[in-house]
Formats: sequence, C-alpha cells, structure tokens
Amino acid sequence: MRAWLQADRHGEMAWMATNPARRSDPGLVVDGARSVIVLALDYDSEAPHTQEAMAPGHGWISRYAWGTDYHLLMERRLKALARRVVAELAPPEFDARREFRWSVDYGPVLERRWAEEAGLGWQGKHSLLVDPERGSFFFLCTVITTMLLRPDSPQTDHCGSCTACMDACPTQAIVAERVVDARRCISYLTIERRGALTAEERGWVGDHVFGCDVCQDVCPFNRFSGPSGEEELAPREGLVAPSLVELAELTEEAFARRFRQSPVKRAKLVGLLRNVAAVRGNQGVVVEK
Ligand code: B12
Ligand code: SF4
Ligand code: SF4
Repeated sequence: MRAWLQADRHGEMAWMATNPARRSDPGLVVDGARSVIVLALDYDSEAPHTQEAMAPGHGWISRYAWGTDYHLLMERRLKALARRVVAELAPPEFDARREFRWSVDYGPVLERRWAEEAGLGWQGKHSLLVDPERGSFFFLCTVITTMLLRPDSPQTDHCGSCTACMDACPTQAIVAERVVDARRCISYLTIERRGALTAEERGWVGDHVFGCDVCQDVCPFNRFSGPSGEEELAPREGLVAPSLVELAELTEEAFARRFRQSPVKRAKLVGLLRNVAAVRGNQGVVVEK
C-alpha cells in the first residue's frame, strides 16, 4: 500500500493517503482489536456484460450501480448484526460503538486484504476479490472488534497463468499483477476524478459513463456468477446501457429522481454530464432528437 501511494497511483483520492498507518493496522482504528470480520453481498444480475450490451448512442453504467446504493443496504445489516452480537455474545461491559466498529468501503481498512485472510476469496490479478464459486461481483464490508473469534482459513489463489483481465483492460490500468493505477482506471476517471478530463483521459473513458466492468466481465470465474436475488440490487429501469441523449438532457431534479439512493449520485450531475460528453465524442455519433 505504501509503494502504491508513493507512486501516486491513488491520483486525486487524497483520502487514501491520509494516515496510511491506520489503514494497514486495525489496532490503530480500534484499540485492542483482535479480530476482523469480513462480509460480502452479491450484486450480479441476469443483465448482459458490457461488450454484449453496448451500441452507438448508449453509454455504460457499471453493474454494481444499477440498484440501491450498497452502502445503505450493508449498513442496515451491520446495524442488525451489531444488535445481535451485543444481545447474544458480548460480555456485559462490551461497548459496541467502540469495540465493534463497522464500515462499508469508506473505513480506513484494506477490505480485500482482510477478505482474503478471512477465506472469502483471493485477490485476482485485477486486484479484486474472487470467490472460486461466485466470481467477483460482490461488495465487501468489515467489522473490527476486540472480540476474539476463531479465524477461517485463507483462500488459495486460482488465477494460475490466466491474464485475461490484464489483457482486456482498455487503458492498461493493471500495471502489474494485483496493482491498479487508479489514474488510468476508467472507474476512477468516471467516478472519483473531479473537474475536466484531459484529451487522453476522455479517450480512455471509451463508452463508460459511470464505472467499468471490463476486467471482471472477462474473468472465467464470473461464468459461475448468478443473480444476487437481492431485490433492491436488481437493475432499475433505464440504467443498463442508457441512452446518451436521455442522460445529456437530465436536469438537477430529473437526476435526483432517477438516481435516488443510487451509487451514481457520487459523480453528481456535473460529473455524469462530463462523462456523457466524453463518450459522445468517442463514439463520434450525431444523434437525431
Ligand atoms: C480506492 C478504491 C478504488 C480505486 C482504486 C482501485 C484499487 N484497485 O485499489 C478505484 C476508484 C480505481 C476503484 C475502482 C473499482 N472498485 Co474500488 N475500492 C477502493 C477502496 C476504497 C480502497 C482500495 C485500496 O485500498 N486500494 C489501495 C491498494 C494499495 O490496495 P490493493 O490493490 O488492494 O493493494 C494490495 C495489492 O496490491 C496487494 N498485492 C500487491 N502485490 C501482491 C502480490 C500478491 C501475491 C498478493 C496476494 C497481493 C499483492 O497488496 C496490497 C496491499 O494489500 C476499496 C474499499 C476498501 N476500503 O478497501 C474499494 C473496492 C476495492 N472497490 C470495489 C469495486 C467493486 C470497484 C470497481 C469494480 C467498481 C466499478 N465497477 O467501477 C472498480 C474496479 C477497478 C479495479 N480493477 O480495481 C470493491 C471490490 C469488491 C471485490 N469483489 O473485490 C471494494 C472492496 C469496495 C466494496 N466495499 O465492496 N476502487
Ligand atoms: S475497471 Fe476497467 S479500466 Fe479499471 S482496471 Fe478494470 S478494466 Fe481496467
Ligand atoms: S481474469 Fe484471470 S487473472 Fe484476472 S482475476 Fe480472473 S482468473 Fe485471475
């Protein structure tokens, strides 16, 4: 992680570089930490993969962002889990707010590293966690706790000689096995990057208006991935390969309505419109109204 930060691979995500010691040591996040619990939530659906669904005049929204924001769904469950732990397992003096600290994505936690230790999968060459039976279309969240729990065994790496994700990445953002340079990654460019994109970055964005699934779409283990069965994660109408003209015409009110409780809100309307403009430029398509 330090080498990654030192090489500026985090780009403008300054929050990644704040207090790296904390991010690599759960004991600095929770005093007396003895266990990390890692949980996963599947988000795949029957909808097609990027390459199957794309057509001129349309843009790609990453499949993780077709339903309700996973932060909300996982936080709801983590709260329920915390209540159960306090009621059923914890000693009377246990202070759940201090001793059972959960986070979804935003905590100073290397989620995939702990997930691998916890046996939920292995870090594939695209750096994401892969489960041998379900692929990689799932979210992660963690709990750092002072409770001493019996650990599961780590998963073994099944990538072998495959390099499909590295070969398919449209921008060569996977610069080495398990090392992604965010500054070249379409996910970063369309979601995290603020302000204007350079001409080179606009080209890199390709057909993507929010996020990118290419390295996961080509992974052989995602052939085994099935629909999550989570109703709130099912694709909402108009989010699978949406029309670029429709997106370009969104007002603030229409954006708020269409992307209510959706991860897409993170880009804000201004970011989404910037991406839509880049994709329209890349497609060179003049769309009649
Ligand atoms: C910052 C971030 C990004 C950045 C940087 C991505 C990256 N690969 O680091 C950007 C914006 C680009 C991004 C994109 C995406 N992200 Co993101 N992201 C994060 C976040 C917040 C932190 C990741 C991090 O710490 N990166 C820093 C580097 C240093 O970490 P690292 O790559 O794991 O580094 C390790 C490896 O390099 C490893 N390593 C190095 N060499 C070797 C060698 C061997 C042998 C081994 C085993 C390991 C190893 O050691 C390092 C330290 O552990 C996490 C949530 C979290 N808190 O963890 C979500 C997270 C990783 N993202 C997630 C998702 C879904 C995505 C996207 C798929 C979204 C999309 N569809 O657009 C893309 C995928 C892009 C990709 N191929 O990574 C999920 C992944 C779920 C999963 N199944 O793994 C997470 C866990 C969020 C969540 N809570 O569910 N993301
Ligand atoms: S998300 Fe897209 S751009 Fe980023 S590493 Fe994967 S294929 Fe490359
Ligand atoms: S595409 Fe191949 S190399 Fe990449 S994560 Fe999947 S199995 Fe590993």
